[in-house]
Amino acid sequence: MSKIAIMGAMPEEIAPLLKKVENIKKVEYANNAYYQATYKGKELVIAYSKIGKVFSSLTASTLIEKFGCSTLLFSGVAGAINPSLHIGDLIIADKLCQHDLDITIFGHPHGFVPEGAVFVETDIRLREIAKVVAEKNELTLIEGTIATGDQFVASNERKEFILSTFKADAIEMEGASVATVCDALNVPFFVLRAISDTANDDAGMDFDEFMVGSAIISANFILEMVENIDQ
Ligand code: 4EZ
Repeated sequence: MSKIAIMGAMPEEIAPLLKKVENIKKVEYANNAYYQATYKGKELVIAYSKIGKVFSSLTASTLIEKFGCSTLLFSGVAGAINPSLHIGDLIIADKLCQHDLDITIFGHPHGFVPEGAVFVETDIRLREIAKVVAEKNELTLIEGTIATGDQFVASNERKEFILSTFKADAIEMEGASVATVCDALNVPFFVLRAISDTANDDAGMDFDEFMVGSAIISANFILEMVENIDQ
């Protein structure tokens, strides 16, 4: 049976998963803990990568190449850009980009490097499963663009740049790098985030107050999706 990877960036993003799964076996590799586990008959490997694009790329690659995962789900929190997203709301990415990737001085668009692409799309079947879970639980699920960068965004000016440049709905620090790894290795992937803040001047305080609650909302949703994924 193939394994499903579930990753987050911070311990708080995977703790709610580890509370609910069974037969946990912890394995350490490359300065990172990986938790092999089962949930309702499905085989999982769960890990938090640490924050940012570099650590998340390493963890995604390891989940695929070392642990043999053939589907990857990301669960966590994000800052909202789309004003219709409020704290605790869920967003799934249909595509992701790197808002801090910039070789525009050479005439390239923001987020682009030669032989890459500005946007990487997520797996459509996994998105469909998410929509079924949302409907069943009468939850609103926004589907949109997630912009990733190695910055915790807490300014209206940076938000406005990311909105006008990429039409992004939410921002975080790992999604697009994980997407790039999975796309290159042909592994279907999916990104779900619950809003912890609105990336404005108050983002730091809001994040501290709401991240644990929003991380739980995202993790519970992901586990319900796992039940509906054919392995
Ligand atoms: C990164 N994650 C935040 C990590 C913050 C503090 C010790 C999500 C996130 C985010 N990323 C929530 N709100 C954000 C924001 N406003 N900008 C960037 O994935 C670590």
